[in-house]
Amino acid sequence: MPETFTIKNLIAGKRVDSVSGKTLESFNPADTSDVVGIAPASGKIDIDNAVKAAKKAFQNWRLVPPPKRGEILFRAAELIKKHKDELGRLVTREMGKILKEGLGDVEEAVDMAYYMAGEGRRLCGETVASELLNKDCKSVRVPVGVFALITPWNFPIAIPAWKIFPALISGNTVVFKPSSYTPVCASKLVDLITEAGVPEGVLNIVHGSGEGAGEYLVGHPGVDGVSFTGSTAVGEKLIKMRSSAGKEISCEMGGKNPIIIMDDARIDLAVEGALWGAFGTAGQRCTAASRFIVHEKVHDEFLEKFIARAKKLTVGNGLSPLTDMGPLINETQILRVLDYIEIGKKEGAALRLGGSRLSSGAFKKGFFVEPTVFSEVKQKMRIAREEIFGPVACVIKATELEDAIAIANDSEYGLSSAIYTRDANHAAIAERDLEAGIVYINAPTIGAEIQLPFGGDKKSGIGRKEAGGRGGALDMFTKWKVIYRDFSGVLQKAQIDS
Ligand code: UN1
Repeated sequence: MPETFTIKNLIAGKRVDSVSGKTLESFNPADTSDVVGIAPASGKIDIDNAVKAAKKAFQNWRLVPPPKRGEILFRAAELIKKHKDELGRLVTREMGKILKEGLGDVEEAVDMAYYMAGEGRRLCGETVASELLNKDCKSVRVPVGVFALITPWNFPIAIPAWKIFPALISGNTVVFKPSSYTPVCASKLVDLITEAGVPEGVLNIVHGSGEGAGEYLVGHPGVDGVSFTGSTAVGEKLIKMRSSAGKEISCEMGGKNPIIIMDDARIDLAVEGALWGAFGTAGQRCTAASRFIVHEKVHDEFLEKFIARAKKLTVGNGLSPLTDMGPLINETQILRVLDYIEIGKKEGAALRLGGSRLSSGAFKKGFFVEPTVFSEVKQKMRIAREEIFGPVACVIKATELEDAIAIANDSEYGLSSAIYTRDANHAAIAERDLEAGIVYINAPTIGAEIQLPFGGDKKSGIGRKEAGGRGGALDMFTKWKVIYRDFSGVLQKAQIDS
């Protein structure tokens, strides 16, 4: 058996157990007899300590010149890159996604670290002319303060990195509460960022459950900003908590992402995209494609080819190079997915592939489910409306582009979307009319790049977006401050003196 890692919290630069001494365990979802980690199950006092440390460290960190903070991030990027293979394997072992994707998860963190390191020299505001003589006006970005970062298990390295690096470059200090299903990945990431030279107390990690630690952290009066990624149900609860305290929160939540396949599409390309979008990460991405809205003229051809290819996917332990799709994260997710499959059948959708749990032989100790395809799905069905977060593809027939776009937009969610077409006008109309934070043309709904903002509309996202570019995470992690400097030596009155 591979090593079981016993990990600790990191508070004020010290590695500590939870005050209560309680722990929680993380398991390999492909084989639950493999205990990956034993982590502190933190409670209120641990969170109080971490917030206190972050508050104290903020006083110095906010004054460190951003290019200097950038140098630390650059070193973090180099360190993560150096350990990419080991971390990628750990992602697969603790979360289940196949190794290629585990390595991709780590690469996203490397990319984000380099990108945000550069932002240290680009934290610019505006200088604007004053209406008065001998006076100048400028706006500058300033840090928010102590940020609570709450992250899910599906991207156990990438999503923490999306939040930690922009938070740090902006001059915030951090209390990070990762998913209790992937504490070791989070801990290893924090170790490397610490090794890169982040001062004590600037980056604190507190392990524990959502109910036991996460919620208390979000409601903590010492926390100035919160960034959460996870389910819409939890997000909505946190939004209520924050708004009753009159404070802001940014949440990345669920999706029910559509791919439109037009009659002029390259069908083989669309099939490849559909496979990757639906079954990559076993459908456990908020960007996963779950609705395939197919023009009636190519519906049967697409469906037949899609099922034929999906049938050939090898399900298994993600560490094997032969595996195309790994396990789900836990028993709760398996039950949720199986429940939706039953709902789909009862609603009258046609189960065309899969639909069952795999539990014999090599699958016995893991959380495996077959790649599943439903056809004859109608947009009013629950399987077409609710997020399943598993490898379940719903194929819906459409008559023309307007119809397809209307079906795509008939959703509470609006994170990612896609269209396969060779008609430039169809692509342009979809680009304009799809109600989603992200639109892909001739590519599936997953695979956002870090140099652009990431986030959704409707129930998919609240507050600021993540990642790079204009409107990205720097807007989440900084506030604008405006400075008027009068060097006339006399009292000048704006709007009155001329
Ligand atoms: C998520 O699904 O929670 O675009 C994040 C993507 C990845 C990130 C997904 N870069 O699919």
